[in-house]
Amino acid sequence: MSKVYYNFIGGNWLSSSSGKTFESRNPANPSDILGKFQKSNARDVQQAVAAAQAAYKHWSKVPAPKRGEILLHAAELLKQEKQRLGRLVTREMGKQLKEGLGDIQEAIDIAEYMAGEGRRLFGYTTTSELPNKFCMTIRRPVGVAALITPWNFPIAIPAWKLMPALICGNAVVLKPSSDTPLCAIELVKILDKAGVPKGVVNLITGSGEEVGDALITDPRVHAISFTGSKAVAEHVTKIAGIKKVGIESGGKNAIIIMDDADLELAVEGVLWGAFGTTGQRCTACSRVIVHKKVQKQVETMLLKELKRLRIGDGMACDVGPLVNEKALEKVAGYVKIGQQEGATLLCGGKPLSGKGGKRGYFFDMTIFTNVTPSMRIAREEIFGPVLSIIPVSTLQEAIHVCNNTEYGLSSALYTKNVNQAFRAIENIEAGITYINSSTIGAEVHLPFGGIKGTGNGAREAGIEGIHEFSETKTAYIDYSGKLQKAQIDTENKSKK
Ligand code: UN1
Repeated sequence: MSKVYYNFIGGNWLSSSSGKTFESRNPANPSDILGKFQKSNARDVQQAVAAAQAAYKHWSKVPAPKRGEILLHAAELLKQEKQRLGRLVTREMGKQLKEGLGDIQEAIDIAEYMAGEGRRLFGYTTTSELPNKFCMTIRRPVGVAALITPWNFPIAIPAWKLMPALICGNAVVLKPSSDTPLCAIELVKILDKAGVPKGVVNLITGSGEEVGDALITDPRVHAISFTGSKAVAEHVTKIAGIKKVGIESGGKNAIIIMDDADLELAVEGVLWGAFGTTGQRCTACSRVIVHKKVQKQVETMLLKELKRLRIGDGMACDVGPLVNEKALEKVAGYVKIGQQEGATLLCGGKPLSGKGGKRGYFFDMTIFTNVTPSMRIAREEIFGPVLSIIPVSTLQEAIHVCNNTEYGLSSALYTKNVNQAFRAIENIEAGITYINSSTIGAEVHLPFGGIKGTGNGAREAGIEGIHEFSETKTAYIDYSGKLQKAQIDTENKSKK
């Protein structure tokens, strides 16, 4: 009998009024069931939003440094629980254990960073056009925020959203992915234990259609932060209307390798970017845009180094399974598309499930070469272990090819030429560009997000994470003792 888990509303663990549950399973071994979770509905959402709204009144008045103390306590608890939670991440979504632990570390980092923000939350002061008048901005919470999170960073991404939302004084309703509800529940338990008051953090599990839509359209919810696919991001934006919406959707990230690059370094970066997290990062490298002069060499090196990576249960191997059967089918579908489009399959291309006793959703590491920029495998997000190699002759051409996608999240260039590096930073259409490093590995004190189809201008983490979860309030303090009219009194004076 698998354990039943509940929604967290107003500080209580409650079952859904639907009376229904769904299961979360280990993608490396789908017969391993992590538990049963509430299949919630719009009524549950209403209850959670009401709890958040009530708790907001008090929480928004708690001094931000005090809120920071609670986040710091949560960071300490996460440190104590890092091993257990890292293993849970691996068991629930499949990534290798080192990365599972990295997921927890990222949550610790953002909790500590945002705790510190409690003593900043800077606005600014400036001059006035009138005498005896003072002008400044301050940051105010938005109110109740809905956080809708994906499964690929099942603790880190909820933490990226929760920590800034909380330090700014918002109350939240978190709706985690139905592939990783237990990770989210464990994170919420830690926040509860750390001293977040009842009702400030609420968690509801269930589908996007029922829970997500009800949350987004609830008039008491004023901010939405969503990470997920572009198709769903568009839906979220459409139904959210004029609410404050932060979107982080897909990527089609490329690594450019120039002919002067340190090839060993570049190949290591490509393998880490393409097959780390089994290619299931928004920042994953899914294209290598390589100078023709070194193409063959890079391909040979990639094939050789690839052999070091073991596919299997993330507890013991380097490359884990895909998250579920649908993902496996999607990846297999793209491999077929690549073959039909005429790309050359260098390795992989097949699901491994059922082979060698593998029961999970495993797919072989796949590399296509001689891919042309117009092929679908070169433009569309696959979200799996499929890499496309595209040969080019110049940096200019490489950047042009790199930009030939609707997305713009991460990117990388390997070169020893500093002029080329700066040109790439300026001209690559992406929110993030790495020089001589892979496309993955963003740090929490820098803004994270992308341009074009990847987002709507919002950035997560870093100081911009604070902007996502707060409003700017402008304050004018007139200490002249008389009515001074902006634009008008200034005009008269200059005429005199
Ligand atoms: C994501 O892929 O959705 O930079 C987030 C990285 C991680 C975060 C990725 N720190 O790859």
